[in-house]
Amino acid sequence: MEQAALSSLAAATNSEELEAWHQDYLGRKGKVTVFMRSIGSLPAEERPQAGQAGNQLRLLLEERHTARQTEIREVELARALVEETIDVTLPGRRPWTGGLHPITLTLRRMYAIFAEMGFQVYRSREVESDLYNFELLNMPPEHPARDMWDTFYVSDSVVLRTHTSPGQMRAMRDYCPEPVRVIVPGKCYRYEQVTARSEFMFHQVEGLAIGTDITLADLKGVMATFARRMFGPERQMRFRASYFPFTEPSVEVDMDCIICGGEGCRVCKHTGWVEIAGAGMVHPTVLRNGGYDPEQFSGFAFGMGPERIAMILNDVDDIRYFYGNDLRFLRQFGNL
Ligand code: 2U9
Repeated sequence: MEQAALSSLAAATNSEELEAWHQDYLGRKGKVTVFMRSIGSLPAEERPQAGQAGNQLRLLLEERHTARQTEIREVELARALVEETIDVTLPGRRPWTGGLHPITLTLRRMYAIFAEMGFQVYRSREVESDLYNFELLNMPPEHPARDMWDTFYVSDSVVLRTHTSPGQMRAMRDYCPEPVRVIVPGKCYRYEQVTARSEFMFHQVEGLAIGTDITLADLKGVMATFARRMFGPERQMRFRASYFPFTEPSVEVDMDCIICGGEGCRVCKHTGWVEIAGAGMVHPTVLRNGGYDPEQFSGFAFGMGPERIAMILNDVDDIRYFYGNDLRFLRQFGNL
């Protein structure tokens, strides 16, 4: 039994096998225990010798078991240290901590480009009087832009601004008779159906420059410089005649499509051109309403939609993504 026990002990290579071996020989129903219990049924003269041999065997096996256990624990510990190593020098996985909204990022880029050209940011109220939102901008009471379907009325003569233009009128009255070079960014509101192309809340960045020698050529230079800084130095510009109540002449500003470079694609609706702004020379009536003598002063103004700029830049085909608060969309921009 001693030889069999020692050779099977040597064959045990892990804690489970060792435990099974212990049960098999030294456990309650183990071979040594069973032998010790059987001593009582031996003839009386054989019992002392059998008991001594049994006790010696048990002590020997316990001692060898302890020694083997120490060996196995050392091997198992060494293996665990190798297999379960954690490299604490690996870079961790950064948790999402929020980000800037794509429109905020677009606005900031626009501010930086216009700042280089000398335009200050002028901030103005979102709740406006009818006087500033319409009347002073050459839109008399019957003008179609005042249609109730387009405007959120707070009261008979107070509205949520439908454009940032009343801000330019306030800037003119603030600075008059000094020259002006401002952009007015901010939220605007229109009472209309929400679609892929229009939201009831959106942003505008409108600009205004007033001075004694300002011409349409200055406007063209500012628009081309903006487009090339925002969309790339290769951009080509096109100006089409248009109409706005507050500018004369008025133009719409197109640039060649950044996706196809003029070949024709989905973004430019196969025209090769995308509209990025409306603009014009400030109407004499509007100049006068701002306090400037149109005989002495002239100015240009422009208006842009940062949502539209962001859609062209990022190939987004539905304005509603910007205000749907779907993190799968928002996480693609401006990670902090
Ligand atoms: C004052 C004088 C002149 C601002 C202008 C536009 C043309 C224009 C919109 C186009 C679509 C903005 O992106 S949009 O929503 N704007 O087309 N805005 S000229 O002219 C002004 C404004 C104020 C005192």
